[in-house]
This record gives sequence, C-alpha cells and structure tokens, in this order.
Amino acid sequence: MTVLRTQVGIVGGGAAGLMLGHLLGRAGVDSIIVENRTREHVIDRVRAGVLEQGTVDMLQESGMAGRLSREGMRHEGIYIAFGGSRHRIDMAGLTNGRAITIYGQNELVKDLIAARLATARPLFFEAAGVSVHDLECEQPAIRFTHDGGPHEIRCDIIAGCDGFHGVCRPSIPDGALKTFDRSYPFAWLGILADAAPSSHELVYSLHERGFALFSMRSPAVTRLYLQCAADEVAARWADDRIWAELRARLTMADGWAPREGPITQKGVTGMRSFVVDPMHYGRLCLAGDAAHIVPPTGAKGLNLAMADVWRLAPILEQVCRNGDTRVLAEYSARGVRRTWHAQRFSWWMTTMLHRDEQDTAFDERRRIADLEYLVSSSAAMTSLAENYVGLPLD
Ligand code: RFL
Ligand code: PHB
Repeated sequence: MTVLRTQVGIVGGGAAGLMLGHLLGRAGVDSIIVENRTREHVIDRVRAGVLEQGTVDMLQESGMAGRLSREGMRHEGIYIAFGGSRHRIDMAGLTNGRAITIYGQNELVKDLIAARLATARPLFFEAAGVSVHDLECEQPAIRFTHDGGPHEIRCDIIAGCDGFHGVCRPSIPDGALKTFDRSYPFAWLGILADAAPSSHELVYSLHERGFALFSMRSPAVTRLYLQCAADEVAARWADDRIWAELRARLTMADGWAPREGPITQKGVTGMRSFVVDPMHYGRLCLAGDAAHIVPPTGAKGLNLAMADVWRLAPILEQVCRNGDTRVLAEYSARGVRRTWHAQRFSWWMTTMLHRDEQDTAFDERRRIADLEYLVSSSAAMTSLAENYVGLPLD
C-alpha cells in the first residue's frame, strides 16, 4: 500500500476539483486530486458553455484566464423567442455592463489540467475503486487503486468534487443531510455542428413543438438543443430529423434560422433539480454537482460549482491552519442560499420555456403571457439579466 499525506484530498478532477486545487495552491495549501476517468475523457466531455461574469472575474483574478481572454466570446445580450419573433434582452445595459462569456467547459478543464501539471502537485487519473473513510476523524482517508497498486491518502479534510454520481455524497450516513429533488418530464437532445453561428448571441425559443436553444462554442461551431422526451435515446435521431426539428422550432418570421453543417456530437441531457443541505459532514465537504444539480436552462451548473470552490478555498485554508472545522457551516450556509437562488431561476426559465404534455390550454396561454410580459417590462428583463449574468459572489 502506498500511503500519501496532504492537506486537502480532492475527489474528482472536473471543473470544481481542478479549480479548488488551483485556488488552494495559490494560497500555499497542498492537495492531491483523484479522478476516476482518463485525462482524455475529462477533456473531451461536452458540457457547459456559458460563464457568468463572476466566473470570468475569478478566473482572471486567479491567473487562469489567458486563453479565455483570447478565445472566449463575450455576449452582452440574449434573445428570447416565441411566436416566430426574437426579443433581445440587453443584459449589459440592464446590469451596469455585466455579461456572459462563451467558453466550453472542456476548454476550461483543459486549461486547469495544464496549470495543475505545471505545478507538479499530484493529479491521479484512472483511479479505480475510489472510496472515502474516517470522515468523523482528524485524518480522514481516500483509498483507491492506481497502476495496479492500492493507495491511501491521509489528509486534514476531503473535498467531494466528484459530481452527481460520485462516491462522496453516498458515503455520508443516512439522515445526516436533507435532500430536495425534482425531476422534469422532458430532456434535451444536444448537438455540436461544424457551422459558423448565424447569430452573435444565444436564442432561447419556445415553439408549439417544444423548446429549442441556439448556442455556440467558437466562430466555427454551433451548439444546439431540442426539448425531447425524458427517456429519449440520441441514436434514434438521424441527423436529417434533428435539423428538420431545429428548423421547425427556430426559424423566425424574419427568416433567421441556425446555419446547418455536419453534426459532430449528439447526446441527451436529463433535467433535474437537486439540493443537499448542509454541504458538509465531519471532515468531508461537497462542492459542485456533488451537492446540487440544476436544469441546464439557466446555464447555472458550472457557475455554481465555481462559486462553491471560490468560497471553499479560503475556508479550507483556515481549517488546515487551525484545525477548527466549525467554519464549514459557513461554507455550507452561504452555498445552500446561493444554490436555492439558482434553483429558483433555473426552474423559472425551464417552466417558462418548455411545453409539458400535461399542460392545459390555460397553462399554455399563461406561459405566453409570462413571455410577453418578460420582453416588454424593463423590470422583468432586469430580473432575468441580473440572474443570468450571475448574482454577486458573496
Ligand atoms: P463534473 O464536471 O461532473 O466533475 C466531477 C468529476 O468527478 C469525477 N468522478 C470521480 N472521481 C473519482 N472517483 C469517483 N468515484 C468519481 N466519480 C466521478 C468525474 O469523472 C468528473 O471528472 O462536476 P463539477 O466539477 O461539479 O462541475 C459541474 C459541471 O460539470 C456541471 O454543473 C455543468 O456542466 C452543468 N451544465 C452547465 N452549467 C453551466 O453553468 N452553464 C451551462 O451552459 C451548462 N450547460 C451543463 C450544460 C451540463 C450539461 N450536461 C451534459 C449535464 C449543458 C449540458 C448538456
Ligand atoms: C451551451 O452552450 O451548452 C448552453 C448554453 C445555455 C444553456 C445551456 C447550455 O442554458
């Protein structure tokens, strides 16, 4: 058995775990990151694309924004479309110049991995059978197998950044956490296409056939999503059928439509809302998707994960310095509050923009009234804009 020692043991080398390791490193706190997938898988996984203003600011402040500043696409508005027309929401104008930046999560993860490797601080990929132990003790442990040999990391504290399906949250004894869960009766079929984006800004569209979203990854790559059945299988959607459906839901009365091109990736994303409270147990704290899931309509998941680790890093520094874990309650209380605000916004965007089979004619007309009010009231547009660009980091 190889026994290692560090201050913070981080389970999960996704956006949250890597960024936490980066922030801790800058504060002079040692960490070891343990990831169960390959480096290629972690980098290639297609995920989020929208960075809030606060996420961009924290990346800049922590020296991680070199490529982001060159390649990220700053968007000062978004379009909300219904009834065949697009309505622009001037986010920057309504929020004193705040905006979002389009930068693929996988690009961010690639940058964070490169920064981590440059520090020579440990990052294990392909760790098998990862488990966490002794969470109530002063020196909790992470165990795993790597290169065929058993490993144990003893640390001051464990950060569970291993996503919704990870091992950390289920290692907490039953009854120690409250959970809140909601599923939605639909999902998103998402594609990447080699096609130059035909709009500079995102288009969220409600159509009689369901929701569709026009987004992008670069000046040459368009990202599109379609509302589909909750149990949809991506392979059942031939490329022609996807384009026909996207055309039907996104072509506007003025002739605007997404530009088409070869589809290079297809996948189905489920929709759920999930919250744990509190976000810690003993010497284990949870961050990112391990602690909360939002439906993707508000583009909040990655940003919540980044806000978690931004708040967590200085708190862990304190725990490592003086051994007092009481400050974890503060990490959790502030995180749970931010999570509920993101849940509310994501739920509102989702219910306003999707059709539900169970809807009555009343629901449909109310939804259109909601949209009409949104695009005609500067108070309503400001509310959307300030949530979309991101509430201030506390
Ligand atoms: P991740 O990225 O899932 O990383 C967790 C890492 O833990 C590893 N892992 C383990 N490692 C060791 N041992 C184990 N037992 C482990 N089990 C798992 C995993 O391999 C992985 O590397 O979670 P993290 O870091 O908390 O980051 C959260 C974000 O990934 C997620 O919230 C967003 O991608 C959600 N999301 C979006 N968020 C936004 O802010 N803006 C968006 O525009 C946006 N769009 C999206 C999205 C998520 C999507 N999908 C695919 C769910 C669009 C989509 C389609
Ligand atoms: C994306 O570009 O992947 C994206 C954009 C906005 C969302 C969700 C996903 O709300």
